[in-house]
Amino acid sequence: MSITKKFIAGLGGAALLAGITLVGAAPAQAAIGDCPSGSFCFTADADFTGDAFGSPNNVSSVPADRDNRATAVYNHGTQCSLRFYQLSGYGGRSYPMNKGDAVGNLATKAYPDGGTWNDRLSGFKFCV
Ligand SMILES: [Ca+2]
Repeated sequence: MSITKKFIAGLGGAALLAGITLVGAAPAQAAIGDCPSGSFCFTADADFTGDAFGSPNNVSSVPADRDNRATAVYNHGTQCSLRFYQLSGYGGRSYPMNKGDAVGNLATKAYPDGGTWNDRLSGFKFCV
């Protein structure tokens, strides 16, 4: 299984970091680089490190072990902007991202009701 497929499958930081070690690239850059064209990807830690998840499709509810953990996000979609959502089922507040946008640390993005967007992502949808 390729590194890219592992990222899509959301197998997480251990697999991702193992792949990075094999190719000898810098972890932060390799992690964001492993987000396939057409996908939205996020990691649990800043600067695209830690447990990862990504999909080229809308995801109403991310896997339970990735829920409310996203800290770095990347819309590597090729067609559309995207929103990620505070609640599963595309509910609650949403954060818009243009095609190609990346945020290395959501703790730098203010949440409308106070605090930040860090560790709030539960789903995402393209072309909204
Ligand atoms: Ca996090």
